[in-house]
Amino acid sequence: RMALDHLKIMDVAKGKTGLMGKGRKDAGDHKFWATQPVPQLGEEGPTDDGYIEASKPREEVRQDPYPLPKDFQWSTIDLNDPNQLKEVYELLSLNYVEDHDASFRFRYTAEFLDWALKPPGYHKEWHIGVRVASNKKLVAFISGVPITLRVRNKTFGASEINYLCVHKKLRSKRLAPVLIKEVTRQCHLMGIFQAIYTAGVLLPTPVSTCRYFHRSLNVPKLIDIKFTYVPRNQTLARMIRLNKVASIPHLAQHGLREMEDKDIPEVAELFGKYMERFDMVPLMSVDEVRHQFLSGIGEGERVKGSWKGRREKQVVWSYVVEDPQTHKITDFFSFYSLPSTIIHDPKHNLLEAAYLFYYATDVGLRTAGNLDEGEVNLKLRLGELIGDALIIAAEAGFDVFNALTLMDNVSVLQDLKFGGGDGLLNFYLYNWRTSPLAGVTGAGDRD
Ligand code: MYA
Repeated sequence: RMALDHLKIMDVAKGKTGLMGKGRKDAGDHKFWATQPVPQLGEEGPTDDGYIEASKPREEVRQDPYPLPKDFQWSTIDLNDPNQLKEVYELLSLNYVEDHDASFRFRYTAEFLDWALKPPGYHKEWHIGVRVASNKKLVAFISGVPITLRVRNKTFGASEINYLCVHKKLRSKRLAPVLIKEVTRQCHLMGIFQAIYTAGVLLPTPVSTCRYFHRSLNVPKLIDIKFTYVPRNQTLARMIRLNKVASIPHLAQHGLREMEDKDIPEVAELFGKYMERFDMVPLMSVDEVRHQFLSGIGEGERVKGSWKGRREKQVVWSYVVEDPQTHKITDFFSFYSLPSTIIHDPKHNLLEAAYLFYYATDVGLRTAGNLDEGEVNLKLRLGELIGDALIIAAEAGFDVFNALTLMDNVSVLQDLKFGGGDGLLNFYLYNWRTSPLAGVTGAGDRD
């Protein structure tokens, strides 16, 4: 079981990557990855968890940047400078991850990047750009943010690597390995020797693989843009009817409201307890919890206690259930906004997608694996919570709601009318050995 919600690291728009087709290489064919401290494809699983390569003292870490091809130069990106943030946004919005037939491309907003790349304790040295020396144009990027990870029973500091991007005109020139080595060096300089990252592509060697599921909210638009289609034995009208969600969240009368700053200590505790169920999880301090759920909520006040509406530039939506009698926070859930550019469409240019983020509940909290009473109650409660997330997202104008087969998602996806996509997301650990974690990749497969 795994709970590291990929965070903002969803790499497969619409989920089509051709993972097992083109692009798949045989073990031994990875000239770069074969040199790195990662388990190699086909290697036997470890008997014990731990590092692959020992940590080094700072003075033994390479002190100067890796050489770049001539005409290019390194550039530490200052994301607090709106112009530099915009440069990263523009690089990614034209060159970042696309689905297999180039119909959709992730369009992380500047606000999203600002939120994802500046958690408490971030290092600006881990926001690494490559510029053309002559005109200073930003043409490549890679980033890391600090994270505390627990994998099974071991906890360690790591970096979460994301937003690796090379301009389309500079592809296949082996720039990516240089970026990866440079971010690794910058992590080593800060005393960090482990990392986590996700990718749609298959590399040596996933610790887990999850499948994307999609819940249609705006059926006519999703059909227009060919995100989904009307099956032969269906009609558009019936599809619209089937996917209609209620207009008011079920828990609205039972203490559901937007998360507020005063909730953070209780949310942090609930989150920590809930995550004990899983084998790979981020551990978050109270400040990190505040950052993940309450920064990036955009501008402008909303009516207090209301679940409706959308702030300007809102990235993350976070809700709690406060028990009306005891005033304790019993549950929370969150999702974030990650639009994609619709590449060739005469009518629509943006797919508004919401992605399920973290949640927790104290209902049926237990680690037992069987569907015993606690698990049944838990499943019912998660159905209510995630069901309400769908209603809120629909009301806020999202076209589709996406979720991965991690945490306890699989137990509710089918009942909530999510459909399995063809996209997979591989999770990787750098310089850490552990046997594979049960990802749930089969459509409709139960864990
Ligand atoms: S995943 C998102 C990646 N970004 C995109 O898909 C955006 C669109 N694509 C591009 O911008 C380029 O195609 C990229 C590759 C930049 C992806 N992760 O320069 P090349 C290997 C790792 O000639 P290009 C994310 O952001 C490839 O197997 N390696 O290729 C997480 C080959 O090596 P080998 C990848 O196409 C990133 C080599 O690169 C990936 O011009 C985590 C070819 O280089 C990939 N997604 O550029 C990074 N794609 O020959 C690892 C290709 O061995 C972090 N490659 O097969 C590791 C931990 C570091 C920190 C450690 C701290 C201690």
